[in-house]
Amino acid sequence: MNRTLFLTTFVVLTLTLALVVQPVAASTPGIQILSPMQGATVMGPNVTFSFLVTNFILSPAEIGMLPVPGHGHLHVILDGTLAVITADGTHTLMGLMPGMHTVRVELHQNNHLLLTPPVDATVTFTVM
Ligand SMILES: [Cu+2]
Repeated sequence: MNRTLFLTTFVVLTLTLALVVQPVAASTPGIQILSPMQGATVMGPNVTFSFLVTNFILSPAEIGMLPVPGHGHLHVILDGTLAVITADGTHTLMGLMPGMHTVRVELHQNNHLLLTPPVDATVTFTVM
């Protein structure tokens, strides 16, 4: 293969990949825990969590209803146990004991099923 043909093929493949991959990435739901930060030590017993949800609509009115693509709510899991179901970007967990805790937050469909594939975030922090 001569050099020009090789380069042309490379450029065409790269552009094709960019066009195919980008729309998927742009519409994929995501969640981050903004606070507390991983490894943080926070004052208890009440701890406020802040979530950043992207490409997904948190819909309190639709909790328990039929699934709508791109709509749903959060399940907040404290130390392995479901603590709260919410459609807010912040939530305060009350009465946390001193020590290390883990919170996982998951995106759920209106009917409480996980997204496919699952979308979640986890933070480990210490309450003093
Ligand atoms: Cu649910």
